[in-house]
Amino acid sequence: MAKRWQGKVQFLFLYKNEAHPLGRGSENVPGFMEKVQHFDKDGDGLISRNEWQAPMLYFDGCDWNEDGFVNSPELAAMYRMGDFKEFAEPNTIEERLEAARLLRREIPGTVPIVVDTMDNRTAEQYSKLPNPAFVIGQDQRITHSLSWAEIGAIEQALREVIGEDNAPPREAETPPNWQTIAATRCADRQQ
Ligand SMILES: [Ca+2]
Ligand SMILES: [Ca+2]
Repeated sequence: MAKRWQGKVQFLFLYKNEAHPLGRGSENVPGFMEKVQHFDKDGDGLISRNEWQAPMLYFDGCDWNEDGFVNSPELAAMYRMGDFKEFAEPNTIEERLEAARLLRREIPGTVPIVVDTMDNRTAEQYSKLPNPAFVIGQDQRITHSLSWAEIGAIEQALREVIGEDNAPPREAETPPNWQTIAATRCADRQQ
């Protein structure tokens, strides 16, 4: 997304406290997600509300882009919550800086990562939510305040600010692929 919008928008990640230190609250997620991929009864690669066989509260938690389906990137993201089991909350600014460097190594890219002070002073002035996103106009004022940094909502907000005529082409939808996700998980376990 950042590549498509290059030259039109400047993206910035603000790294604050960890959302899931030591995998808190995520112990059962990977096991649950193993079951979830078998919910796709019609085999179209998407899990609809009708196909969901668990409390709907969990469906809403998985359907990050709120399109009414759980797709493979959403499932993959949920799987990864279990990866934080070994990751403790940084206690000092040095530890937090090192965690941000680790983030950059694991998720390479060119979007700058800025690190908040240990009291999360900057983040808290914008929002107390765990993963919000903000679009700031050229006049330095916030145009869109999003409660969750979801890619579709950010894309839509940017299009509203910049105008459809100036916006880059939309990204082609990649078809979901459960087999790739399953293979990735197997490779992770074997490492
Ligand atoms: Ca389906
Ligand atoms: Ca979805």
